[in-house]
Amino acid sequence: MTDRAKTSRKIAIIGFGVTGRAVARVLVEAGDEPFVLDDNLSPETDLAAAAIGVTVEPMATGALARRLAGCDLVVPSPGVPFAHPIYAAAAEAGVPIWAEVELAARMADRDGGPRLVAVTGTNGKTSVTTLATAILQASGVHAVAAGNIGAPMIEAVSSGAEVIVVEVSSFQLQFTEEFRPAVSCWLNLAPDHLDWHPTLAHYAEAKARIWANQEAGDTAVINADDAAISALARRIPPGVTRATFSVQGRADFAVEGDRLVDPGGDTLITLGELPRALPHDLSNALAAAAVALSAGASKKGCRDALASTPLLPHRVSFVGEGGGVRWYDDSKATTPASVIAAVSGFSSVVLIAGGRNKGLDLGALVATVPPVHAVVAIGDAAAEVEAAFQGLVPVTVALDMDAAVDAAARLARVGDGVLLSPGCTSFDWYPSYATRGEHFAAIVTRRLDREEHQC
Ligand code: UMA
Repeated sequence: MTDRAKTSRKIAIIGFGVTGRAVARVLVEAGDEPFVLDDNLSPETDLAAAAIGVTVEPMATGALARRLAGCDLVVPSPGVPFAHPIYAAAAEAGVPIWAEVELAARMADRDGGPRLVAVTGTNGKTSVTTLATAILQASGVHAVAAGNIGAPMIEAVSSGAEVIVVEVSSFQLQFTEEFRPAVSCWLNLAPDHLDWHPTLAHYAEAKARIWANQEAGDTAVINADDAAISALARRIPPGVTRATFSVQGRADFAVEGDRLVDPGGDTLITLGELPRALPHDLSNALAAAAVALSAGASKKGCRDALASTPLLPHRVSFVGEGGGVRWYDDSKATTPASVIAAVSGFSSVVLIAGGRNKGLDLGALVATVPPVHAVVAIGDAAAEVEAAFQGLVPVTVALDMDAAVDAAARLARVGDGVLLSPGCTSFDWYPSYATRGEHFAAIVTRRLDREEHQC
């Protein structure tokens, strides 16, 4: 950054979605000179830019380095993939690249602002961020959740909160330099986002940046049940306090009989008091407790919030029951690892899987057999799903969600769970995983109502 940083900075914001707009608003307010480059402009983008007071331009690939010349900073939106020419152009123009969370963290530091808690992982990070925030709030701490959860961190910095619990994706961590959470949490590592990162090792490296600047006095919460995280934990800087959690064995935060316990063996909560107690629910609750207690929460706040915080939708969410078959919406599961985790709570399953593959090996889905005994393959990746289960269990290909529900109903036996747990994104058929899950649930509910009226 040049001396201009002390006055008005010329900053290129790449992408004008939720992140880009928040960054633009904050920088305009701070008296900087941001401008926006985006690959997909529309009349709506122009209107939004005018309302904020920034210009927005198409990304003219050939001239990018020239456009960035003289800039103080490039702030890419998380969804702009690592192979995008903007990064090479920024390097050519000699302009630093900071993720929005890096910019936000520096603003927080400068203002003597909130303590930073950061949660990452392939699966479960939104649930743990939500729970840890709820525990802190129930303990009387002014905490807000931000980041990948949908509320850009840069807007949370000026919220007056004592603690920001920021959900950070690998896309955001990739472009951090000094980002330093007082409490970090890395939940798990499984193949994901190989349409953004060139390799799995690159993805893991980006995630490991959550620890890169932690110092003595900070805490790293880690999952003792995840072999990859345990192996990587040697990268945690010396002096950083480690807090482990496990649902399978010994750890600082663990399961003992029907209780979740803290490092002293005291009860955090009994399993019966939790809204649900699937294996990944216990893991999330332990992680959230470890994070929140490390960030100043009380045990009472922990118990109150764990007992009363509702489960997030589209995560093994019960839709309804009919004819002895229970239907679940797990539309948030967009990786094979999350599908494997979801089915582990069931004894007999018809799985609806597929969508748009993020460059992942869907062959990993074979690990769901058993309890999966039949599969309905959907979306762009239907053939890959079919190939994964070939010769193992019957697979039916469905051309839309109505057909998928019909097929699953035919395949289901009394006592089964039917699970929409796609292992892929929704973008082939829907604008979001939430829309996909809502559509599935609406079709199932209609079907169950019809069946009830026929009885
Ligand atoms: N754009 C380009 N060129 C590209 C890609 C995108 O110009 O190559 C432009 C698009 O035209 C659009 C803008 O960039 O105008 C969109 O930016 P974005 O994709 O980063 O989306 P945002 O709306 O800024 O939302 C982002 C996160 N999105 C992604 O990481 C893909 C949101 O996470 C996050 O909630 C939000 O910032 C606030 O922090 C979503 C997500 O899917 C939920 N995250 C991934 C996940 O959870 O698996 C990591």
